[in-house]
Amino acid sequence: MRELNISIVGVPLDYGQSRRGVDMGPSAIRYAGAVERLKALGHEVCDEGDIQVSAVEKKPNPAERLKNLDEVVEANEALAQKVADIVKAGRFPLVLGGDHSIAIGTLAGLTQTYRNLGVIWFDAHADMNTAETSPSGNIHGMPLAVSMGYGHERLTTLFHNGNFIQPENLIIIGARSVDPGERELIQKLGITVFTMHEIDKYGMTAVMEKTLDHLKERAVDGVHLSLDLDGLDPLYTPGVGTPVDGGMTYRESHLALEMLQEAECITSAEFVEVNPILDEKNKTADVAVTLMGSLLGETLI
Ligand code: B3U
Ligand code: MN
Ligand code: MN
Repeated sequence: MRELNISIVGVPLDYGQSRRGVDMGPSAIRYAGAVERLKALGHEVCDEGDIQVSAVEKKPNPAERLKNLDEVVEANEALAQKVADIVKAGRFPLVLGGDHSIAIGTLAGLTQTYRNLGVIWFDAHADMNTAETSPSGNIHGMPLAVSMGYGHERLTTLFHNGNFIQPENLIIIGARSVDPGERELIQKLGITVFTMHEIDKYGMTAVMEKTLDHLKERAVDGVHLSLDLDGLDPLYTPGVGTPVDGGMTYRESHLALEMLQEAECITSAEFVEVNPILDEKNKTADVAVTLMGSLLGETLI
């Protein structure tokens, strides 16, 4: 097993969507024992604390298509800088959300160093809306589009850099709620998506083998795992803002991450959308921590 120098960064941001509570995700994940679990696996772990998020009361402004744009930009600028510094120090960034808009900052920071980054995106959603296509105006539904250069200029130019994710280097797994505008962009860019249909049909083993083969062919220089806890079925992760039935099981998701561990390809990760207010006894944060274990070296025997 690889022994890593892991830097944990919490991002208590809930401005990328409309429900309160996901700002408490980093605390819930720490409380579920993230640091202890990773140390027990032999990693050196430094918890670098949380990114400062301005605590203003949300002011709905119907004239703005994107909700809380200023706050989302500000937090993501700070996160991008932090992630870039962690990578430059030769450490493994492990980012705790917070809503999924934080992937904008994580990816902006990573692409300073990784110029041909692979991205594996576990999610019920495609997160590929733009201001024009979004049904909600919620920025957590947009980070993948932004990270490929599509979307509001203040988001696509954040921390820039000017390096975007190549559409060919992205793989979405677990999708089952995709908006019409997202479908169009997926088709236009030729994104690889393994929806729940492919997981049902071929099984998670085959899906992960295809994912790993694809990234190898692309000769990526790093692989980021962005895991939205709503990718799993709400039976296992009820504490998320936008649950969608028919998701990955506990075992399927663990198998997927165990296969990533065996392949030793992941160079950074983030776990997002844990909302303790909507959760049942911190169950979703507990699952996030067991998934981190599978990704970073835990074996059953
Ligand atoms: N696609 C919808 C819903 C959504 C996206 N991400 C989450 N929900 N978690 C939207 O608002 O963009
Ligand atoms: Mn998401
Ligand atoms: Mn989602």
